[in-house]
Amino acid sequence: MNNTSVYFDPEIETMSRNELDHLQLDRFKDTVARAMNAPFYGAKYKKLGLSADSIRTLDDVRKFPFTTKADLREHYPFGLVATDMRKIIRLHSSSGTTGNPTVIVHTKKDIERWAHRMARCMYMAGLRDTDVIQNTSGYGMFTGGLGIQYGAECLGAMTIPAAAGNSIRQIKFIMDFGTTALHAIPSYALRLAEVFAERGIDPRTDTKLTTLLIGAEPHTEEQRRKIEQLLGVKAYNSFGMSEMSGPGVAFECPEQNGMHLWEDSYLIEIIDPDTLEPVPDGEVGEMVLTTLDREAMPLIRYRTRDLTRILPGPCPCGRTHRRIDRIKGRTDDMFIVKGVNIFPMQIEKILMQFKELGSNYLITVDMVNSNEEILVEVELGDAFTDDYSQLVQLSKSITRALKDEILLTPKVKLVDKGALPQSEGKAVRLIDKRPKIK
Ligand code: DLL
Repeated sequence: MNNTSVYFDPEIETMSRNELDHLQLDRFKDTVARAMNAPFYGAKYKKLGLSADSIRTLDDVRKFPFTTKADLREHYPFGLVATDMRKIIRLHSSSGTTGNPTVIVHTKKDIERWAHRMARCMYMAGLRDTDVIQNTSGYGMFTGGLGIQYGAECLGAMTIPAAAGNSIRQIKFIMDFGTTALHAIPSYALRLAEVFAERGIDPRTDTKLTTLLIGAEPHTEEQRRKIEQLLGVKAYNSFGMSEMSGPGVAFECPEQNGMHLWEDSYLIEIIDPDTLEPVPDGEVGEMVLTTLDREAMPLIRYRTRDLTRILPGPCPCGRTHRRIDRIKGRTDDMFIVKGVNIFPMQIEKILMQFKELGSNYLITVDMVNSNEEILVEVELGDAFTDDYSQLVQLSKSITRALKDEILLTPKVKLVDKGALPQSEGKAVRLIDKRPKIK
């Protein structure tokens, strides 16, 4: 590897707009042709009279219908697979759904391209094959584990698959192995800073940490600066989602002003979530993405539900791929706590299984001493006892059932019938007290 070059893929990263448009057009046509092999797209497009021949310019993307998470779940698990199943070598699925999870499968080439794109991101953040990269993401279905691992290996760095949790062990690894870069979700980076402090270690002077890759959950600019200051690192925002393979979709350059979305791999649209019409660059809307180089499971016009905007104008770093602003929220009711995606419906489904409970509940998410907490308040049913030990038992059972469903342990508070606010119209099920993202 040429460690001195500014870019990992100079030709691709600094391609002129015109060349990028041509590349995207060619790849979009290929993608549609390939997608026709998947039962879901094949049947749908034939019915609508659509094919690769319907595409003359990039604007023709708008002729194609959107793909949604509901489509993935309805055609679970393999209805959107466009290749021979023998070519599939990996399956990932996402958290945060009731019923069927969303499944994404990959060919060998898909994994290689993903790793390469991830290495490009890391290189952009200044990491080289001389770095020691420690990954604190869970290894398993969550793409932050293997996605980062393969990317760091593709870069040639020594990679420590520390996986999630056990902060004392994480710190020992950082000290003993000379970790220079850490991958963490922002809430965990804050937690780690606390554990450093509790143990009297100053990460700014007592470790070799210089770089932090943070993503997978919303965070404010203030949170980023706080993390940087506490750990003595430069923190780069990283956007990705399992449906788009995982991390490595968009990533910050040293300017730390928006994330370059890799347009050789993804076609981006920003739409008004109500009218579904495109909004001009610079305006916030829902991001819609089309994969441009995925073999096993191309996705066309996938509604991410993430709210962001395209930052107009060129970036001083010289990369020509357009930048998106930090994610500002969602157009659905999914919320993310400690990197875990949760829908209120998942919680409701569990609560409704307890016949002792009424139907009114309220979820509150808050930041308590740098720690995100979920409080679930739920009203008791008409006939339920006020026997204290029975209530404690019930509360424990609910907590356990919720943990099995959402993978995190919420605080559960049982309240009397009528104690929670009754909303007029659409029930308010979630109050998020965490800092708002500007
Ligand atoms: O979170 C993939 C990932 C892993 C990204 C590691 C970055 C680092 P999912 O679990 O499918 O995939 O969750 C995807 O998380 O639609 C956003 O709502 C949110 N999200 C991801 N990155 C960011 C970010 C991974 N940098 C969902 N800022 C997405 C804010 C983010 N939200």
